[in-house]
Amino acid sequence: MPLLNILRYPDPRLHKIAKPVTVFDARLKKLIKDMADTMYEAPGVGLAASQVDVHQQLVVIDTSDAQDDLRVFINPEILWVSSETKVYDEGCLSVPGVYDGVERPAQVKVRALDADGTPFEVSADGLLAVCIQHEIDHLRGKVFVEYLSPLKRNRIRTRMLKEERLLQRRG
Ligand code: GNR
Ligand code: NI
Repeated sequence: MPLLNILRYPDPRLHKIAKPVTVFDARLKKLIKDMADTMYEAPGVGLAASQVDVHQQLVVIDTSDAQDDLRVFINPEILWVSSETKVYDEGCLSVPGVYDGVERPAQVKVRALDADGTPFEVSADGLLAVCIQHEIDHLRGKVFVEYLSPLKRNRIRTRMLKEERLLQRRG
């Protein structure tokens, strides 16, 4: 299976707004499979289509230890968030090596479509709640470092650009 290329911050394409999925066909299933393979290989617990330069509202998530519980969220909408919040040390496949605390609602209720276009709702807490919110942010063009202070974000940007130049030189 061809692994998809993951865009790295501060690539401006990470800030594009994803459009709703309207066609549920074999091509969509193939994209879901390729995204899941890419997420497991990375490895990561989630991947938004925006991160692989596909600007459609599609997310894959697997927060299980055994990597055997793939969840697909298409056109996801947050229906409810708890007033209780939690700080979680987040990371992102588009910002490798960077982990920092982000405060978000501790529980969420989400409505989405599955790979066949069938609607479902899920209530989540813990890592799944964090991950759902992190991935929906990606679809809206937002990367978790945007919750950090401008100072931290600028340091991350500089470090990432430096790494990018190194990677470019090595081919
Ligand atoms: O693999 C990932 N781990 C993670 C850890 C804490 C909070 C969020 C995440 S999502 C991330 C994968 C990713 O970048 N998804 O967009
Ligand atoms: Ni991410």
